Amino acid sequence: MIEPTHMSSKSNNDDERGPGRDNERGVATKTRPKTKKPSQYRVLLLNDDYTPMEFVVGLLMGVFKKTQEEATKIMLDVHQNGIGVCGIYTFEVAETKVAQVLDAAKRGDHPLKCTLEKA
Ligand code: TYC
Repeated sequence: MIEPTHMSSKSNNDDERGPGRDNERGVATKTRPKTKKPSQYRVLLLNDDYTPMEFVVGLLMGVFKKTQEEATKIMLDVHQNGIGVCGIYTFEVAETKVAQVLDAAKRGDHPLKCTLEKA
Protein backbone atom coordinates (compact mmCIF):
# COMPACT_ATOMS: atom_id res chain seq x y z
CA MET A 1 0.00 0.00 0.00
CA ILE A 2 1.40 3.36 -1.02
CA GLU A 3 0.37 6.27 1.25
CA PRO A 4 0.46 9.87 0.01
CA THR A 5 3.32 11.68 1.72
CA HIS A 6 2.61 15.18 0.51
CA MET A 7 -0.44 17.37 -0.35
CA SER A 8 0.12 20.65 -2.13
CA SER A 9 -1.63 23.69 -0.59
CA LYS A 10 -3.68 23.86 -3.82
CA SER A 11 -6.50 21.35 -3.36
CA ASN A 12 -7.22 18.90 -6.16
CA ASN A 13 -10.39 20.62 -7.39
CA ASP A 14 -9.24 24.25 -7.22
CA ASP A 15 -9.55 25.81 -10.63
CA GLU A 16 -7.29 28.33 -12.33
CA ARG A 17 -8.80 31.19 -10.22
CA GLY A 18 -7.22 29.65 -7.16
CA PRO A 19 -8.64 28.27 -3.96
CA GLY A 20 -12.06 29.16 -2.54
CA ARG A 21 -13.87 29.91 -5.81
CA ASP A 22 -14.83 26.39 -6.77
CA ASN A 23 -18.59 27.16 -6.97
CA GLU A 24 -18.24 29.87 -9.58
CA ARG A 25 -18.18 27.78 -12.71
CA GLY A 26 -20.99 27.72 -15.29
CA VAL A 27 -24.05 29.92 -15.58
CA ALA A 28 -24.02 33.10 -13.52
CA THR A 29 -26.48 32.78 -10.68
CA LYS A 30 -26.12 36.20 -9.10
CA THR A 31 -28.73 37.79 -11.37
CA ARG A 32 -31.24 40.35 -10.05
CA PRO A 33 -33.84 38.68 -7.84
CA LYS A 34 -37.35 38.79 -9.28
CA THR A 35 -39.25 41.33 -7.21
CA LYS A 36 -42.48 41.68 -9.21
CA LYS A 37 -45.49 41.50 -6.93
CA PRO A 38 -48.35 39.33 -8.19
CA SER A 39 -51.32 41.23 -9.63
CA GLN A 40 -54.29 41.61 -7.29
CA TYR A 41 -57.95 40.96 -8.14
CA ARG A 42 -61.12 42.27 -6.52
CA VAL A 43 -63.85 39.70 -5.92
CA LEU A 44 -67.21 41.38 -6.52
CA LEU A 45 -70.61 40.32 -5.31
CA LEU A 46 -73.73 41.36 -7.27
CA ASN A 47 -77.12 42.09 -5.82
CA ASP A 48 -80.29 40.27 -6.83
CA ASP A 49 -83.85 40.25 -5.51
CA TYR A 50 -84.01 36.61 -4.39
CA THR A 51 -80.88 35.41 -2.57
CA PRO A 52 -81.59 35.56 1.18
CA MET A 53 -79.53 38.07 3.16
CA GLU A 54 -78.52 35.38 5.67
CA PHE A 55 -77.20 33.19 2.87
CA VAL A 56 -74.95 36.03 1.60
CA VAL A 57 -73.72 36.76 5.14
CA GLY A 58 -72.94 33.06 5.62
CA LEU A 59 -70.93 32.97 2.39
CA LEU A 60 -68.98 36.08 3.30
CA MET A 61 -68.08 34.47 6.62
CA GLY A 62 -67.35 31.01 5.22
CA VAL A 63 -65.56 31.83 1.97
CA PHE A 64 -64.10 35.26 2.73
CA LYS A 65 -63.41 34.76 6.45
CA LYS A 66 -65.33 37.89 7.47
CA THR A 67 -66.78 38.35 10.94
CA GLN A 68 -70.57 38.49 11.19
CA GLU A 69 -70.34 42.29 11.52
CA GLU A 70 -68.06 42.69 8.48
CA ALA A 71 -70.17 40.26 6.46
CA THR A 72 -73.41 42.07 7.31
CA LYS A 73 -71.88 45.42 6.30
CA ILE A 74 -70.67 44.06 2.94
CA MET A 75 -74.00 42.32 2.26
CA LEU A 76 -75.97 45.52 2.99
CA ASP A 77 -73.56 47.53 0.82
CA VAL A 78 -74.19 45.14 -2.08
CA HIS A 79 -77.94 45.15 -1.36
CA GLN A 80 -78.06 48.96 -1.46
CA ASN A 81 -75.54 49.71 -4.25
CA GLY A 82 -75.97 46.71 -6.52
CA ILE A 83 -72.35 45.60 -6.29
CA GLY A 84 -69.60 45.40 -3.67
CA VAL A 85 -66.11 44.12 -2.94
CA CYS A 86 -65.74 40.94 -0.85
CA GLY A 87 -61.93 41.01 -0.83
CA ILE A 88 -58.76 41.46 -2.89
CA TYR A 89 -56.57 38.45 -3.67
CA THR A 90 -54.05 37.06 -6.13
CA PHE A 91 -55.67 35.61 -9.27
CA GLU A 92 -55.74 31.95 -8.21
CA VAL A 93 -57.21 32.72 -4.78
CA ALA A 94 -59.79 35.16 -6.24
CA GLU A 95 -60.78 32.65 -8.92
CA THR A 96 -61.21 29.90 -6.31
CA LYS A 97 -63.41 32.10 -4.10
CA VAL A 98 -65.62 33.10 -7.06
CA ALA A 99 -66.05 29.40 -7.91
CA GLN A 100 -66.93 28.58 -4.28
CA VAL A 101 -69.59 31.33 -4.20
CA LEU A 102 -71.13 30.30 -7.52
CA ASP A 103 -71.10 26.64 -6.52
CA ALA A 104 -72.80 27.35 -3.17
CA ALA A 105 -75.38 29.60 -4.89
CA LYS A 106 -76.15 26.91 -7.45
CA ARG A 107 -76.50 24.22 -4.76
CA GLY A 108 -78.82 26.51 -2.77
CA ASP A 109 -80.74 27.32 -5.95
CA HIS A 110 -80.03 31.05 -5.52
CA PRO A 111 -79.32 33.39 -8.46
CA LEU A 112 -76.37 35.03 -6.64
CA LYS A 113 -73.62 36.21 -8.98
CA CYS A 114 -69.99 36.84 -8.18
CA THR A 115 -67.09 37.88 -10.42
CA LEU A 116 -63.56 39.27 -10.31
CA GLU A 117 -61.75 42.25 -11.78
CA LYS A 118 -58.11 43.34 -11.81
CA ALA A 119 -57.49 45.71 -8.88
N1 TYC B 1 -81.16 41.76 -2.21
C1 TYC B 1 -81.23 40.51 -1.48
C2 TYC B 1 -82.49 40.46 -0.65
O1 TYC B 1 -83.12 41.49 -0.45
C3 TYC B 1 -80.02 40.32 -0.56
C4 TYC B 1 -78.74 40.23 -1.30
C5 TYC B 1 -77.63 40.92 -0.85
C6 TYC B 1 -78.62 39.42 -2.43
C7 TYC B 1 -76.43 40.84 -1.51
C8 TYC B 1 -77.41 39.33 -3.10
O2 TYC B 1 -75.12 39.93 -3.28
C9 TYC B 1 -76.32 40.02 -2.65
N2 TYC B 1 -82.84 39.29 -0.15
